[in-house]
Amino acid sequence: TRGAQAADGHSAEMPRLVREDGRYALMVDGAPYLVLGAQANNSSNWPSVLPQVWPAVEQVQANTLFMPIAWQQIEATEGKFDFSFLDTLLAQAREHKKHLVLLWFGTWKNNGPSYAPNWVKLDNDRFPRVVGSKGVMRGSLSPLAPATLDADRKAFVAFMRHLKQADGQQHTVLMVQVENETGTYGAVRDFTPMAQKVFEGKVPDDLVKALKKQPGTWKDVFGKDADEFFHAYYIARFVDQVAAAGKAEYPIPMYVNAALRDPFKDQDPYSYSSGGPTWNVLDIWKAAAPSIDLIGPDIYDRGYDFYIKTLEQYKRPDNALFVAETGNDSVYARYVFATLGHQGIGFAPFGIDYTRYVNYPLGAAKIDAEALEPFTMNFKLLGSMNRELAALSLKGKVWGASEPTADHSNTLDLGPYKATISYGLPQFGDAKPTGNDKPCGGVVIAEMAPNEYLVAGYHARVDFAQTIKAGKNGFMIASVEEGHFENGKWVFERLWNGDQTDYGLNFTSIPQILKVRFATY
Ligand code: N0T
Repeated sequence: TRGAQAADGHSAEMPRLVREDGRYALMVDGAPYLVLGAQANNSSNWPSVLPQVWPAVEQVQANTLFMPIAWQQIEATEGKFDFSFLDTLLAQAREHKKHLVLLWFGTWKNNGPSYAPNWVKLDNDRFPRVVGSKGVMRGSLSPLAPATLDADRKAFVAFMRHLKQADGQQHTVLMVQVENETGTYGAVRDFTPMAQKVFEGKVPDDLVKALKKQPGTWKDVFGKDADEFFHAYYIARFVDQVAAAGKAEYPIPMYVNAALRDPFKDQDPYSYSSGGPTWNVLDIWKAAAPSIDLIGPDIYDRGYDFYIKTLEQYKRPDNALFVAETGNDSVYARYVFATLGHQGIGFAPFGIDYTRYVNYPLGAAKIDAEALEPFTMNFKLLGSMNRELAALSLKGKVWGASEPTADHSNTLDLGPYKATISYGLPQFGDAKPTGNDKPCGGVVIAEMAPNEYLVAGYHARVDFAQTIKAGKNGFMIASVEEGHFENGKWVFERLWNGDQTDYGLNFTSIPQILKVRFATY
């Protein structure tokens, strides 16, 4: 049942993350919700820029805007807070009927404190930086400095206190990201004498217990990984203390995002953001940061295997899958389907505004309405059954596939049925799939009742087979309804039959939702 709706459509009920049998949903207005997000560029967090942000968010049909709230912006002078941008943003989000995810750019913004106020980032004595093993000082601040934790935490607490007062009734804001892509580039950990002393001590008991290890020093317990694991633990502890203090003011879901490590290889920590929540240290982060609700990957690799492997690594019984950032180039768009297939609760392309900044080669070389179209199509389709999909996903009844690049088909195991998804086929006749010109196909399937499935997608053909023999003569598709949802109710439009079903269910560039019923005879 949905909570009471406030006048602006948002609810009096607090957003929260729920877990059932190792699956997750973000509850918004009291019911499961998919975050179909759009993240603005880094420096778009100013009132003067918002007119270039909203048209892109509307264009892409996102339901949630992800926007930085920078420490330098709220506390330029120590102890004096200014939340005028946040207030402007909240008012405009409500006018646009969009939700918000706010990103706390504090001690870490892609490794460094660039978004911290000058009184922080220019005072190395009070807020010491990481020094690498060869004595070179890095941009990154040390997670072991109590003064840094104190200052960041104070600012974050002020932010959450203000948010409670400004949004505690309407809940325009769904989640808060604590820091951004933590970790350190160019050093595996801090080697200052202060940090070295801690490193030579024992691994804290709580971590030893959580990882079921024997007590000892970092080197004893973790061997060659000791440096990175140490850094990860103390960054996670720092972030956890910031988040916990913020939640004491306003207990909204909080998450962290990860700059990734090669999902297949033991990449050298000097070549990525060491200590951030990469796949190899997720257990450490989970143990050290219990106030963080989830860890989301930032996926900026177009490769199919890379993408799918990363989804697998961040979907865990103890971690809700949430693609916190992904590239805004067209080939990334289809991965929303695989994200749903991995029980994802959200997906947010990065760099969605019309400021003319593009992060190519990570994302698209140009951003305009045409470039955004692949995301728009998907968000339109998925947005029209948002609540239905999110609720079925929590029950483990959603599957999804994205177009691969080496093969031109893939399969989904629905239990009693198997769906084969093929890409690049004509709509009539049998042929060998050749893939779409650019990979753009994707399908989502959801089980509404036994033998009854929702099927939707783009640029793909879906064929079904029985996995368990049932019925005297076999099974058939009894009916294919095309329709849509209105206030949670299925509205019938027409039946698909004949050419429209003889060679599978063929999805084009039109948003279509089918309800397929199987029967035996
Ligand atoms: C992201 C974004 C923004 C190919 C990059 C990705 C955002 C941050 N960082 O535009 O800066 O705030 O979270 C780093 C990806 C590095 C991948 C390099 C391998």
